[in-house]
Amino acid sequence: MELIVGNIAFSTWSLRPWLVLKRCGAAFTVREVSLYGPGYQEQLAKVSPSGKVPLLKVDGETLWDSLAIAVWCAERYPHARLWPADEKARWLARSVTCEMHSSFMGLRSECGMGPDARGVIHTMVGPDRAPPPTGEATLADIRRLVEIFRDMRGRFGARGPYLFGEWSIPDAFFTPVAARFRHYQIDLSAHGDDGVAQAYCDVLLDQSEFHEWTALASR
Ligand SMILES: N[C@@H](CCC(=O)N[C@@H](CS)C(=O)NCC(=O)O)C(=O)O
Repeated sequence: MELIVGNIAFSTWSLRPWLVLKRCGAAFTVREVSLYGPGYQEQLAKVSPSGKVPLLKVDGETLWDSLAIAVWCAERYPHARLWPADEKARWLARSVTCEMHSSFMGLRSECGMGPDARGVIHTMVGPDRAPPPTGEATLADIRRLVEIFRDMRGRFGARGPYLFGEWSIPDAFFTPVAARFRHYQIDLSAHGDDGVAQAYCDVLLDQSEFHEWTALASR
C-alpha cells in the first residue's frame, strides 16, 4: 500500500490520511510529489486522476481525497476505532470532519500553506512564523473553529485529550489547522477561547505522529 502525498512540509490535505493510516497501524510506504515548480502539474497528472493529492494505492486501485481515504481506513481497520464509540459523538464527529473538509475558505486562503505570491514558503513544520490574519472571513472561521473545539471537548472530552476524548478521525482533520494557527501566530484567546481550544491544539501538535511527520519533512 502506498500513500502519495504533496510536499510534507506544507501539504495539509496529505497530512490527514497519513495520520489516520498511522493510527490504524497500517503498513504503507510514502511517495512525495512536488506541488510547485515548473511542470509540477503535468507530473501530478501522471499519478493522480483528480490532479490532486493525497492518493492511496491499494489492492490495484487508486483512491483519492483525504476524507474518502479516512473512511476507507475506518472500514478496513475497524479495530482502530477511528470514529468515536458513543453514537452521538460519532454523529457529531462526522459533522465536524465534513465541515472541516468543505469549509473555512477564509482561513485556507489568507493563511495559506506552501509558496505565497512573493515566493515565501509557509510550512506546518518549520520554526518560521507569519503575521496573524486580519480578514473578516478568516476571523469568522477562527471563531467557528474555537467554538467547535470548546463545544466538543466540553461535551465529549472526558475520556482523553482529543476532540472526542480518545483519538478519532476529526483529530487528523484538525491537526493541520493547529499547525496553521501556530504558523500564523493566532492567539485563540482573542477569538473566544477560554484555554480549551488552545490546549486541544497543543495536544495535536504534540502527537508523536505529528513529530514523525515533521521529521519526515526535514529529511
Ligand atoms: N478535497 C481534496 C483536496 C486535495 C487538495 O486540494 N490537494 C492539494 C494539495 S494540499 C493539491 O493536490 N493541489 C494541487 C495543486 O496544487 O495543483 C482532498 O481532501 O484530498
